[in-house]
Amino acid sequence: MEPVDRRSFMKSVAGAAALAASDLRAVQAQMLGPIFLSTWTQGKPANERAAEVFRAGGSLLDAVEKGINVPENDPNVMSVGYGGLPNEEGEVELDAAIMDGTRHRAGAVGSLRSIKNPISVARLVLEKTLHTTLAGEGALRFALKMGFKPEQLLTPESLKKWLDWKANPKHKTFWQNPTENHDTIGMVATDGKGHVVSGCSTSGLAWKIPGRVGDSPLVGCGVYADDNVGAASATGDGDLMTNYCTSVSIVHFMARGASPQDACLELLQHIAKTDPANRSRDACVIALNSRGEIGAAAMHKNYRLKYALWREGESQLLESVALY
Ligand code: SD4
Repeated sequence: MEPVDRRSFMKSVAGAAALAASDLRAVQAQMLGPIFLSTWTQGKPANERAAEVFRAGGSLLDAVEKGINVPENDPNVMSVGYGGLPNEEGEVELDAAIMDGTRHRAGAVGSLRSIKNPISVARLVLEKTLHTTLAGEGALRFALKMGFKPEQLLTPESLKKWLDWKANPKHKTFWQNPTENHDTIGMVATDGKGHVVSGCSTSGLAWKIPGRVGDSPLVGCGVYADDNVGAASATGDGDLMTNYCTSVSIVHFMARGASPQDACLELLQHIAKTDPANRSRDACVIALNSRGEIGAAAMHKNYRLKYALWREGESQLLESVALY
């Protein structure tokens, strides 16, 4: 038999009137292959590592966890893990969550100090406990019990940034004026066979008030995954987005029939409609469905999302649309 490429095969399959819709979906799923979709430039090496882990036989959860470990370990990514910018007292506090769309279960940690891989701690909350979220001191004690080694998460660069911020008499704080230093890694993935996972890891908003937990480790906000529909993740101003349960809302819009792209836009439109002042606030979202369609959108063009896509062996960095 002559080899056929995926697209022409899909076309001929789609054209076969005799094929029942359910059979077609099963064939499509088999042909899809894994997809990794992540936020920001740090998403590209993260996707590549995730794809490598998956291709070597790891599960989709392994892939997302190990992929997210890449920016967590990178001191130059100043919004995630080691080297992430600290809270207003100069302490790094990390948030992360991972959700399995098959079991409909997540593991999460909030305000975790001294451990540079919070996504791996979150994964163990999922696998080893009946809880979903551990925070603060308890999350640290759990991590130590699981064998993680405590370490200084400030780097000379992040310490200098914090000292500069402190020394500026006009510095902004979260008591009144939001500051602007943030990013994050959110990753959504499918194995191409209908299984989806969502993961997120961040040092949160720079100079945040100690103990502040953002959207990233909250199920339904920073992550959501349901094999029946798809997965979503978010990056931006978590204090805004938590109030809109961004990721679960997007997945629910997809469940009603919206494409991932339309679902991302619908969520941002809803946030903007509730309060027009939200149009200038930072909110970016990504999503995919189990058919392998993807979506990515930003609220406004001054904080436009760069997102990374790994599909069919190709790793790309793309720019999302912006609503305003
Ligand atoms: C937070 N949403 O802690 C995170 C930060 C972030 O792009 O994603 N920034 O609010």
